[in-house]
Amino acid sequence: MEFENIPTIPTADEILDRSLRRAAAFKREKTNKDRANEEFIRAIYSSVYDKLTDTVQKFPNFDELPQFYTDLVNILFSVDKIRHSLGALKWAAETARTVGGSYARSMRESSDTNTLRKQATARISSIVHQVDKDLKYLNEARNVLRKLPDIRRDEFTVVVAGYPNVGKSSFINLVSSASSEVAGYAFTTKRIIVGHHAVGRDRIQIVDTPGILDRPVEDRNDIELQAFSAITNLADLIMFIADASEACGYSIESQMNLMESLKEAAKDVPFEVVVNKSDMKELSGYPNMSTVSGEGVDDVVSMIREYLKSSPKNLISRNQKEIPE
Ligand SMILES: Nc1nc2c(ncn2[C@@H]2O[C@H](COP(=O)(O)OP(=O)(O)OP(=O)(O)O)[C@@H](O)[C@H]2O)c(=O)[nH]1
Ligand SMILES: [Mg+2]
Repeated sequence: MEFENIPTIPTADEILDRSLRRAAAFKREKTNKDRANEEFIRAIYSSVYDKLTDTVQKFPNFDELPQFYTDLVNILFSVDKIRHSLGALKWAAETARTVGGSYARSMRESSDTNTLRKQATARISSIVHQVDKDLKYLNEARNVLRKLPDIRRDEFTVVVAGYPNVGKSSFINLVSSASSEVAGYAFTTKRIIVGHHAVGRDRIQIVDTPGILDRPVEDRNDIELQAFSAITNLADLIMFIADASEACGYSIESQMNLMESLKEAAKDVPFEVVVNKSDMKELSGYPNMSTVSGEGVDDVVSMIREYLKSSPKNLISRNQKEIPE
């Protein structure tokens, strides 16, 4: 995924240290003092320019990003602020080059190139320091963005949703390549996790989400909002897991309220309710399963596979005959 390729973003001091070291090496190569000073400045601004423009280019183009990623970035950071900081870096790159270039040119007619060299170095340093906060913000964003799940838009995607602690991660670990943390308390899963389930040459993408409580969108925390974004943007099938035993700590009534509001929010997406922890309590009218005893799990998987069969995404992957691991 594009985010994985964003390299660590240096601070202003790191950019300047590196540029000064490179420039000093150039300067040593020249025997003529005035030429050496000019080369020194040209080396600094070129190095600053290259590093800043390279950083901007390594960021993905947010205009081309699928909605899901834009939503996620906006939950965690802000696409506008990232754009603004990238703009600031472009400004600093151009300004350092223009200012440095004009000092280098004026050295040719000057008798005191040492003073000009010092002035130019100070100006470039001040320009780079002006975007230090942008560099730091972008690096924070980069550290989080590179850990976002790699979700393929061309694969049939089942998003597993429900209240916290109902067994969503237990189900995904059982039927897919994912290994999502399972624990007997709420909000164990804190981010979107992707697993794959092979069906012959096809592959189903199964997305584990953090548990969502039945409460208004404006009261939801970042973890829940991530889940909501994944559910509404990604799913070809929503599998809502409920826990009739209420061992999860929430009443079945609250769980079914959440189920109704999710169904409403993702109107056009096929929706299935599955009741987990059947080893403790079953609920009639729904498929029941237990990820502990394994009872009913195969039937749920067969149901998911039936959806894949009638999905247009299934046909695409069949035709391509290219299912990456
Ligand atoms: N008895 C029983 N316990 C189960 C079953 N499935 C999961 N559990 C237990 O329920 C607890 C929660 O399981 P998780 O898979 O972490 O639940 P989750 O829905 O992913 O929880 P969050 O990530 O917090 O939203 C764990 O203690 C599991 O061992 C089941 O079929 N029967
Ligand atoms: Mg979980």
